[in-house]
Amino acid sequence: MKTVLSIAGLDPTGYAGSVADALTINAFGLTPLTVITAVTAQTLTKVSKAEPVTATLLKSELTEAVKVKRPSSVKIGMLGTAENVRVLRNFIKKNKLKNIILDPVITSSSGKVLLEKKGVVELKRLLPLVTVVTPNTDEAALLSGVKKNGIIGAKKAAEALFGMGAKNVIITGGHLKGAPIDILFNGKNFTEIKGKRIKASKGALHGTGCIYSSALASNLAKGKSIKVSAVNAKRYLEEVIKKRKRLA
Ligand code: PXL
Repeated sequence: MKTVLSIAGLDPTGYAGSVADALTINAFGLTPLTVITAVTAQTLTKVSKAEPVTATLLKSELTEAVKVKRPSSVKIGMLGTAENVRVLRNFIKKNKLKNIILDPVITSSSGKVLLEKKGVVELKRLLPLVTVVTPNTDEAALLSGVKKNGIIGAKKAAEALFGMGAKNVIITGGHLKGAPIDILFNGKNFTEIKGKRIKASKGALHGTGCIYSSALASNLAKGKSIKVSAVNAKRYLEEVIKKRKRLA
């Protein structure tokens, strides 16, 4: 069975972070490896504490995890510190890991810092190693420096992030007004992936970026194209949100 490596923080609710990643990877019939970058304390709507692991621990976790099985894809979420981003970049290079999906987690929806400020520049330096970066419109604006302006702004930000080294960019459209349209840019063409707006509470939407990027990584691990993976990930996420609504 193929393996997907999740590198993410632990959210004990399981709605976001490494637990959500593992559940998603498992739902696609693949085996998760979960390297933990931080431990958080939170409810579905508020992160009260987020403590990153040390860079030396992260390096050991990565080293041992890939001895178990070489991953077919890698999903990167919360990293916490600039030093952790540097360790990860060196590790990916040294081990020639492929199919790298970066969900650039910087702050939680409730405003908690999940990557220290000086880590943002390191995250930008990670882009040349990345197969697909999956920012929402806020993260895309922050990383690219292109002002948020609906779909037009998202397309400009996608071009800028491609220029910064990411081989493919998917700006997720959940934060857009109106229909949630994801914008995929491969350096040549834009593809708009339309979705349905599912009315849901803030809590039910917690961790949707984590689930989306894990679903994308799972599809890429199975050998699907980026476009097909992006469509499958969006459909999977819609089903998860519907299921959560029924539970709430
Ligand atoms: O959804 C972003 C995110 C990612 N990873 C962890 C989180 C959160 C948001 O709270 O806690 C561990």
